[in-house]
Amino acid sequence: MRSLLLGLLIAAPLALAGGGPPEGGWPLPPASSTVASVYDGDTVTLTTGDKIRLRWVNTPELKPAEAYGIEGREAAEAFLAGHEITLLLGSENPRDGYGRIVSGLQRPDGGNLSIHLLELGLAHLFIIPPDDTDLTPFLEAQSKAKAANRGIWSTERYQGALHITSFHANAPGDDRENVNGEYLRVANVSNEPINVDGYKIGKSTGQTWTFPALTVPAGHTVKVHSGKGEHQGNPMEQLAIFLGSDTPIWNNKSDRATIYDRFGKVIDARPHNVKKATP
Ligand SMILES: [Ca+2]
Ligand SMILES: [Ca+2]
Repeated sequence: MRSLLLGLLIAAPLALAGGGPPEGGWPLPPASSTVASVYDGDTVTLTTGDKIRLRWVNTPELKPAEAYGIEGREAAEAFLAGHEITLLLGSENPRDGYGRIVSGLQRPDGGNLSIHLLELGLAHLFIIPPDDTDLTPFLEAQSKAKAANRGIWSTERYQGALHITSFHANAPGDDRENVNGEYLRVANVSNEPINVDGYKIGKSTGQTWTFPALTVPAGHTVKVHSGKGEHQGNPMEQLAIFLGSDTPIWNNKSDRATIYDRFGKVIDARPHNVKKATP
């Protein structure tokens, strides 16, 4: 991992709203920092040890390596280096499930790293609800990058309207007792809402499951769980689909998830492999 001295000075405009702190206290963003490293396009570490998960976007992973992951990291480094950075926090819980602070990063000149990465085609819109931000400039930036086939939009996995951003084929613990611990996160990478009614998801054996009627707004994600549950279609919360299986669906060693639209056309596919094949 490369690291970089950034000389970050963090202005924290946040006034945490009332109500008691959660166990362990409110995770306050740091007031300032002088050193930070950029892990990848959407993950920055401050000198305090606080990790920032960049708000509004998702960038390609470095591990396992995805196309344009390195370019995303380099663009973030170049954008942040030598600038004072203001955190752009949401109004509610600023931490994600991994304990990272979810925040936009803004330069004194007003430059917003998320929009910058969208413009370069090195990120796609990725909304963690609730988020009442006016998404117009973000959608415009993404739209221009797509029209120009820039970065990720030139690659096969971003040609469809939906993109599998993560694939958790191995549920925590015994998958048979935690069927819903198996899930995929699927992002709407188009600029329009999509009703996934009649879309299907399939595994490497060819077996498929059909999605219910549920609208995924542009930039939102839906978690697709293997087991039973009530579909969650309110975009103010994390969207969720339950495939309704009594038993685990995804093979923990090797499988492949493929999403089809209602006409049977492949929208995206993503493998799950525990070990890379030895050459
Ligand atoms: Ca499994
Ligand atoms: Ca397991």
